[in-house]
Amino acid sequence: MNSMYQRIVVLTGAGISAESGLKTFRAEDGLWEEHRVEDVATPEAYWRDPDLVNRFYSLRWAQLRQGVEPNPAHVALGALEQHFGGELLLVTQNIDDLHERGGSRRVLHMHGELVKGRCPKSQQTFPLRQAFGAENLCTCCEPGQMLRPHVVWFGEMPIGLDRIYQALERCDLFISIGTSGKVYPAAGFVEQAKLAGADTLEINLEPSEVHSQFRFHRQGRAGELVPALVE
Ligand code: BJW
Repeated sequence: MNSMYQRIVVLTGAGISAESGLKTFRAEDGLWEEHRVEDVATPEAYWRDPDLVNRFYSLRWAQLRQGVEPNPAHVALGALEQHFGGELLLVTQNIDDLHERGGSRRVLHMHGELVKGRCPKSQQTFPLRQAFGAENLCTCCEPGQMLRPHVVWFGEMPIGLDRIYQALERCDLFISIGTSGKVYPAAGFVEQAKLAGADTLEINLEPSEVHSQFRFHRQGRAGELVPALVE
């Protein structure tokens, strides 16, 4: 990585975990196959049919625990954090824990974490020891409430935005990896970084929705391009 940069913000999306075997959202065989993600990834959909949504997240939770491993892109970002002398903030839209397992320590999960459940009353989070469902209750309320997935759905406020915007205001390089640029506010981060005068780089299998906003582009698989970049 070119040492002219001192403050880097990296944004990742589902595409970085695709080579680990996790489906992306908007591919033809994507997550929520029979549904438009915008229709089901909402609090309203959850309260309409909590069992359906709990089943969906329980399956993804089980998959994460059984044989899904970080790929070379996750590992390269972990190594970058360890060896880079400046400030690095890794913001991920992903709810998997592959960045942490790939060696990254400072990870901001702006759309939540699959390994946690959240009390719908107190908003307290709990590490998840079993799949979602009626038997997974909080210990902060009496009676215990069924934990909801600790994820951010459409219409809900993403996590850590103040910290993200502060980092974007100061960054000199913004890198976006494996995201379609269809979901805001993440899709707008490139614009914020440009306002700060940062260089901007998109790494994606195909041009994203906000492709034209980036100064530099690398088109291809994250598992090949990210390790080559941080070498
Ligand atoms: C590879 C690869 C390989 C494949 N290598 N690449 C109009 C304008 C602006 C905003 C809005 C608007 N109307 C509504 C909104 C707001 C709304 C929104 O953005 N809607 C859009 C549909 C327009 N956003 C929200 O509601 C958000 N909250 C919000 O805005 O709060 C208010 C607020 C106001 C002001 C400031 C700030 C906030 C919340 C959004 C929550 C999104 N939640 C989900 C589900 C999370 C839980 C879960 O995982 O189940 O997050 S939806 C889903 O989309 C998930 C993802 O994190 C997110 C992004 O998807 P991602 O990662 O980009 O995946 P894909 O599948 O789309 O793309 C993968 C890419 O990888 C592709 O391009 C492939 O080519 C590529 N790829 N293999 C490299 N090997």
